[in-house]
Amino acid sequence: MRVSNNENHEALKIEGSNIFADKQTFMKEFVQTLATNSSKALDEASSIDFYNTLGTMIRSHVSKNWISTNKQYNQSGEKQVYYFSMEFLMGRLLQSNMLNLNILSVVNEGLEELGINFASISEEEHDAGLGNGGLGRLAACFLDSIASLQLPGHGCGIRYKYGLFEQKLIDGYQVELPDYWLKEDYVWEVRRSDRSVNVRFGGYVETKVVDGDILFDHKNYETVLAVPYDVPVVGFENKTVNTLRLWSAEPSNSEQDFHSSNRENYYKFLNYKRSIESISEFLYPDDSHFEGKKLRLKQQYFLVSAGLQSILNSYKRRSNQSLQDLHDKATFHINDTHPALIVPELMRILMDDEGFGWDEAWEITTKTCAYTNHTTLVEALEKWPVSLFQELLPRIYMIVEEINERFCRELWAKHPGEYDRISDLAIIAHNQIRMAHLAIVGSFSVNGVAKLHTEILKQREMNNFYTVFPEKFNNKTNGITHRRWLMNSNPKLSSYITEAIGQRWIKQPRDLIGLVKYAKDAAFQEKIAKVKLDNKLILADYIKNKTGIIVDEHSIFDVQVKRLHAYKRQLLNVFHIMELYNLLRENPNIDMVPRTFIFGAKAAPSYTFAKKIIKLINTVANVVNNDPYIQGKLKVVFLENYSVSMAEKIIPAADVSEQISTASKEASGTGNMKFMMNGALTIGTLDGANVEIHDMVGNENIFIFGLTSEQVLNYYNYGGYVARDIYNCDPRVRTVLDQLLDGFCGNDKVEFKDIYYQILSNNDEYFVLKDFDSYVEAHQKVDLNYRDQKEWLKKSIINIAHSGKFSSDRTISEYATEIWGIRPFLVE
Ligand code: T68
Repeated sequence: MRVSNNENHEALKIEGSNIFADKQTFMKEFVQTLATNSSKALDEASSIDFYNTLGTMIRSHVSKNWISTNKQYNQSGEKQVYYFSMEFLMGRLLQSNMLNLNILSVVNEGLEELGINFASISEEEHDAGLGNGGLGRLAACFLDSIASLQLPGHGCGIRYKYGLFEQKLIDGYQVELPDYWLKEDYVWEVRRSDRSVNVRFGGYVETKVVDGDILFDHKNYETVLAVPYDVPVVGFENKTVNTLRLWSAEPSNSEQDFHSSNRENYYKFLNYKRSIESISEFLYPDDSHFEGKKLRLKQQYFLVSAGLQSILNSYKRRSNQSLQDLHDKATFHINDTHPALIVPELMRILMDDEGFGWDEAWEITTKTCAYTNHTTLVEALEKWPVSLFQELLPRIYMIVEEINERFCRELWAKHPGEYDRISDLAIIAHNQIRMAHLAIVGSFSVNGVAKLHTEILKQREMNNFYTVFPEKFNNKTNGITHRRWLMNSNPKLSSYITEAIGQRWIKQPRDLIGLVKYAKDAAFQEKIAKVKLDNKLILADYIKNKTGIIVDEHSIFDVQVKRLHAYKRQLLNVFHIMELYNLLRENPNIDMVPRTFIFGAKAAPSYTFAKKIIKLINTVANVVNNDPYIQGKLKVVFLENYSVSMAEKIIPAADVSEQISTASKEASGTGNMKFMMNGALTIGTLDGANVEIHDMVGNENIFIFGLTSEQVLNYYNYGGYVARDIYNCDPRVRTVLDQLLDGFCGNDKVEFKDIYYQILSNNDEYFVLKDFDSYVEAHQKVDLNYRDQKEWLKKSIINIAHSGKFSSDRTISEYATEIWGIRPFLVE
């Protein structure tokens, strides 16, 4: 079933100014731009030509406000935030820019009259997949909220030539292909070679004393040219256009410097060029896992050094103020420890280039940097070997060493003789540099990303730091932009909401609470039911096109889409599916609402265990989907190459949202919020932001199961869990596990033995078996509840109504006032 796009966007039509006076103006400009850009007439052009035309038009309209935003920030001397992140998972920008510019309906009408389908143009845009998952997508949502709240804040990242790999499934196995997203010109970026800076690697440092001052002379280094590409970040219904600046690495020497007449030198040049360009070549595909690769450290320093230099250059260009007051003018936000080298790099610039003494430089630095922690997983902690670090960044190493010395000396003064405490807190220990320690010591603020996560940081993982710096620690529960994740991805739902409660929720998402009144309203429920069904039909169509699998739109769409990771427990979900299948094989007439389980997940290429789980899901899918005996009561779909744009199609169609991580492991989760906002009910553990979702909607509107984080952490600390006991006592569990070995799935018998042994021989690190029973029970409740559609719809509406808290506008307002100290700035 297809819904006319125009009908959809009509719903989002909002009063206000417009860059196209009317449909005719738009159409005229469109045809002209198409001709200028591609030298084609309308009937010769392809979808990609249309996409480029529209993109170019929008960017050129945006550029006026972009220029004035920058100008006015500079002239006013307003404080600005720079969000440093190794990842910005932007997805597509065409539709979200159009929404923010309030031109969706005029453009749609115009295109329709020209006989062009907007949806198919939109599909031409390649996702900007410059991130792995939650952390990168959070950065993208934040940029949207910063601009929409008219806050002066910018993103600073890397322009990877290859984004997160493209996932293909071959015989149920994940295969990775390069994501060459820049194959076509990227319409949203502008190369700014005039703002290029040099970044230095390697070499050695000579220390000299001149007139009593110690000078550090960095010699024999290699220079990399950092070239920025700027992407405009358009605010919603305002004139703010902030900047996402992405850095690309280029050789600073030309071929001439290698005397190109000499053949050998020519090859030397090519090698040199390739090694430099490798710095911004690809995104590391590991999420929540540290891999101590030299190239990754190079990327981190490249981002930080280029970003800081360019910010400080422009700061100096525009004001005669001293860098002494930098913290009044800027905050550098460190998104996880990946850009933590901001701390020593800022120290270096302040001391070596600007002539500040240590104490002054340290005061400026620690008043200017703020850090967010996104995980407590030990395997994600960044620890660089001293030797690698020192060789690559000799001057930066000296500074880190000095920061560590001084910090340890202070600790010693406060806690004389407490060697253990001091070595626990030290930045350098056991020949490793601990980036989280560097970030905490060098920042004025340290925040977690959900209440529970921040408590775990304070009381457990970072308790030693919390004791030293209690004032630095604070919570900022994550959020998602409701503009992309509700208005754009679910326009029908948005318009029904507006019909019911007016349009104030768009600017004040907390107003969604007004929907509580409609939770039991039969007419409103009917609309919500209709939107969900429509969305399910669209998704069913998509699934059929992509996989050939036919799913029943009246079945429960039960969705788990997120990175594949043992702690996220896709395995628990699969075990439940296997158990359901076993029941149906025993009795195909059991009374159950048909279910469609939908998965989307990428595994890090080197994460063998995660890849096995993908194979298992696909193996189970193959058996279940092709067994006529179970009468289509169960379907399992794995959608390959999960991405932001795919999420936008899946989430609006979900009935059930699987948020089933082992309690204490998921710092926040943000998918949970997207589903809730689209009316799905959560089945989840009391982990991350699920806890706050539960607090908001109340016990009867969410399906909570499993161990609490307290219980999990106690098992980790004191033992007492024996997975094999459950295997021995629970026949359902035993059957499912044995099926992994006995080729139930028609697979060869060793295929899944690693999963079997991880659970039984490694004592089930993530408590899959321990939580199995209560998970099954929660699913039975889901099944029962779904039968009563009135009750279900009521719960669904209650969820939407309480989702306003999880708009990233709320999160960003908190960052702005409680951490960054910035306020809205009205661009004229
Ligand atoms: C996620 N972290 C958290 N890390 O897991 C999630 N890691 O709970 C939270 O909601 C989200 O951050 C936003 O706060 C990540 O996504 C990574 O992607 C990552 C990437 C590289 C290295 C380590």
